[in-house]
Amino acid sequence: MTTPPVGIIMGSQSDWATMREAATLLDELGIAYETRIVSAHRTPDRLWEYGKTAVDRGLQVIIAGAGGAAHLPGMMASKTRVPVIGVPVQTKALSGVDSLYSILQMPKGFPVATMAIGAAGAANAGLMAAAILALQDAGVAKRLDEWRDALSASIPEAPVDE
Ligand code: RP5
Repeated sequence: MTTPPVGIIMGSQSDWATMREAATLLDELGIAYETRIVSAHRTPDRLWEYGKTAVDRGLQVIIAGAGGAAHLPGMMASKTRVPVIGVPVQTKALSGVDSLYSILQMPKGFPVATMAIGAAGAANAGLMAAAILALQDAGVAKRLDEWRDALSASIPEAPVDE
């Protein structure tokens, strides 16, 4: 089976409601992806195997979402040089600020490109993955430019009373 260019991984089934936003964007842009539950603490061996084989399998970008003590994106970045885009999933206890800081504050050496908390961050992760792929793929570049133009065109010039 051919490996798609993008891997969307998440710490739990409960993250999918958020991470689906990244998948939706990739669908809109015609970019293939795979989805996996890979938990840093519940399935550490799965995390290790996914990271160890990412380059050889041909993955070009990994989008990793997790909540709470969200070490999945950073651990994945330590295991592969495939660029990792981190999505902090919103939590009940601390509203996702815990997730954000866990993902954002990587010490020097193993960066994670960290998005905003929650659904907007997941959608932007899809767009960021597309922008990375667009550097080498003219088709993706064209579709991403069109997507961006359509968004700009949808914004009214002036506000209206609602
Ligand atoms: C993290 O713990 C996951 O990324 C998820 O955001 C959070 C809660 O997981 P569940 O208890 O809902 O499975 O590992």
